[in-house]
Amino acid sequence: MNALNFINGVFVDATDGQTLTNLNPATGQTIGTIARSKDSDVEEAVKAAASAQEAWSSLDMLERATWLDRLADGLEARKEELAHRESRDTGKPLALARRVDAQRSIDNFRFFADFARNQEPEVFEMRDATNFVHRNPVGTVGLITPWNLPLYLLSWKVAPALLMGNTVVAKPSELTPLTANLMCEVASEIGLPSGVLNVVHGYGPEVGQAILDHPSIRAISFTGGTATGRHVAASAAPMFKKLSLELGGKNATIILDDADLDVAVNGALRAGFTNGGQVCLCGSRILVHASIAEKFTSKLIQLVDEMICGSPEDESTQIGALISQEHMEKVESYIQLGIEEGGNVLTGGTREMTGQVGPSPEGAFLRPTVIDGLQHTSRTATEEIFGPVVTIHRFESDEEAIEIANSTEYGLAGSIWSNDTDRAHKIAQKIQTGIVWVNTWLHRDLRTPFGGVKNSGLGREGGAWSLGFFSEPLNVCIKHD
Ligand code: TXE
Repeated sequence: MNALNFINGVFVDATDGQTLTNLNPATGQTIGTIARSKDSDVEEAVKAAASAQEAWSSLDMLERATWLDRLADGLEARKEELAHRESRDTGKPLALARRVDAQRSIDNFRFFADFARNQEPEVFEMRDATNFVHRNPVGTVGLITPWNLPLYLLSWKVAPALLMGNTVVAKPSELTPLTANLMCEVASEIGLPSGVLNVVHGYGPEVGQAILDHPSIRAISFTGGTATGRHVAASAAPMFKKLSLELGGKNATIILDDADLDVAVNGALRAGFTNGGQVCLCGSRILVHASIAEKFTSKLIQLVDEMICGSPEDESTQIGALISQEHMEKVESYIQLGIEEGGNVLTGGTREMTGQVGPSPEGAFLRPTVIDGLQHTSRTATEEIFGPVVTIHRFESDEEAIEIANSTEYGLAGSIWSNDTDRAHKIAQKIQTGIVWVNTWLHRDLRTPFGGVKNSGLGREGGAWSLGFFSEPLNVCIKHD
């Protein structure tokens, strides 16, 4: 299955015909080729977007909302295919791709369509005048997205961007092109006007950079690593492009002494190892009150050891392959670093599939890993690993838990487990982050703000925040006669 570009409503090769190879990380097998786009491809996409802009932005927002519904319906009709493509492209379990990636991609379009229908006019009355706030489109916007939740995160940007009357030039990760193209196939099937949605594939420093540099692309919404985010900001800022950055995280799962142990252990397991820890919101640092640390840790290890690490197609698999051999080696280097920094690997850290002994050289499989005994200031406990690895740290007081939680360069998310929600709420308000869940994790109301502080990013996505980013407010003040 090859991934061509989708420009002006048709699937085309890169102008110079160059391609990349797309691998299935669970088998090491080639899935197909990917268009290796450059500046000239972005130029074509921008031209297509420009030609579609006037007609698209002149539609009423509610008319554009019906296009989002049609996209959702089209994805829903192909949900199983969507899940299979996502699982093959990423190595994640098929069951997870169905339950999370496919469902949320559909939900993203439906949510923003419904959200549009619940918008009130923005009018501000004065004694002698009335102010009308109109939300005009930004124009052509650039969306650059990562490999961990490919269509989930791309649709999270495409939906509000289209709703607000923008045209789109999107670049998915070169590691996971397939479901972006399924979305384009649906766009073509439903007759979405040509040029409204364009997808160009290829390497970040090539086609991604071309999107950053193109003067007609007036906003960049980026999700990815902090290092790349820094580069994206440096490229976009001098051109005064609007910028939204959702970057890395090193989130704390805080277990208070009054937590329900079973609830907390299961919550910490889910937060730590969902998608093999390859979610920016994962709880990769577990802070546990010293008085329950022993009991908590032994329960956690027992559950971790029971996790089924295997082939993605197997419905019982809970941990599939990581995104690539290279990424697996990066994660392994952090486990090694953890040992060098004085950590004690309580379980995991080996390459094996459940039921099959020994490394599976063709697949990027790594068992879920728990490291204890590290300083919370160590590199292993402060740098984003983005794999199935958690570190455990003890604390004696709420204040110490807050201090440890805030001791990294990141500030994206976190969770607190306690039977006293008032106490947890007070602690949550002192955590330097964008989201804190109490007695749950990744429980999402799409109207709420999603995003981080410090090196976790810039701006928020979700509900009104997305509509705000993908529009330019115009205030018209009319004096009463
Ligand atoms: O991210 P990149 P990658 C973290 C995680 C991971 C690290 C790198 O720690 O190990 O980031 O992952 C495009 N100009 N997260 O390699 O490089 C690139 O092609 C323009 C957290 O996926 O940031 C891809 O489409 N674009 C993150 C997108 O940027 C460029 C999820 C993201 O790639 C570019 C994934 C350039 N110069 C990784 N270089 C999260 N917050 O969820 C790359 N790109």
